[in-house]
Amino acid sequence: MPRVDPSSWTLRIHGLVEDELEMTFADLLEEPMVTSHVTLTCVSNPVGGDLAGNATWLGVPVRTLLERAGVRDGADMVLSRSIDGFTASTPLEALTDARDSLLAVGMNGHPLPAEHGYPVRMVVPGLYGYVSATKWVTELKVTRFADDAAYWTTRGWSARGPIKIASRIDVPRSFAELAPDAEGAVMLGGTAWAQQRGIAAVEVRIDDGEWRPAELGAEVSSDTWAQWSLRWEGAEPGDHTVAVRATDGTGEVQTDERADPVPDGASGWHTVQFTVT
Ligand SMILES: Nc1nc2c(c(=O)[nH]1)N[C@H]1C(S)=C(S)[C@@H](COP(=O)(O)O)O[C@H]1N2
Ligand SMILES: [Mo]
Repeated sequence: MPRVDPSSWTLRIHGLVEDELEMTFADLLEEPMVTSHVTLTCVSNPVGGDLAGNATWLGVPVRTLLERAGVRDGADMVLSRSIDGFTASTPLEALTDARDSLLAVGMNGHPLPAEHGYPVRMVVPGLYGYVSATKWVTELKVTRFADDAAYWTTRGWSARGPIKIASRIDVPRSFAELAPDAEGAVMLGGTAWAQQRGIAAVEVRIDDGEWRPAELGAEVSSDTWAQWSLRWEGAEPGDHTVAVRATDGTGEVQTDERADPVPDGASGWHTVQFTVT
């Protein structure tokens, strides 16, 4: 894991810009900052996997610094680079539109932990980490997809990585045994995410039954996951399979078409087998 001394850290913004910028950590801390709540997701996450998590980020909008550098016509990508040799290709639009794309210095009320990119990392809502979340970032090169490729793109992964709709069953765990409550019900629950579009609905199917609407927890933002729950009344003793699917804020329903994580993220419905005792 890289260990970066903030007193010698600099960020260079160059490439297709009017004026190159070079900033120290002290310079960056002088900039106005915003706070955002974002669920980061790894493109390697399999259906039902746990490579997704939330944090509260504090940082400088990338937009502000790109505006100051003056992006030239023809640019469509920013290649961010880290001292560990990692690079990420982020569509320029994702760094200049209204979303909170940050050069983050804080995480959950503290400086970034070393393993999460101290002193500075990128956080871009809506894109998988491998094309956006550069830790220990030192360089932003404004460029074009036609001219540059990032670390994982040269190793078979897609150059662009918008996060696919995902939903996950967290309760019950696979092969769990659930005892119905006094009213004969069992609780099912989990998470669903579609950063930037938000989660409009989650549905649950038990065995070969109809899809039933789950209850959604309070929405923090369209960039964080939603928690869902379903109280299954009249749970019958025996073995069951539960499936989940989500609908995003644009009305798109999560596909049941299975895809592996390579090259641009897994898809398919998560199912769990369990027993009601
Ligand atoms: N410098 C650097 N940044 C990186 C990576 C890396 O290997 N090196 N991995 C990326 C990937 S693939 C993901 S999913 C996220 C993970 O962020 P986390 O470690 O904070 O969870 O960091 C991204 N940023
Ligand atoms: Mo990742």
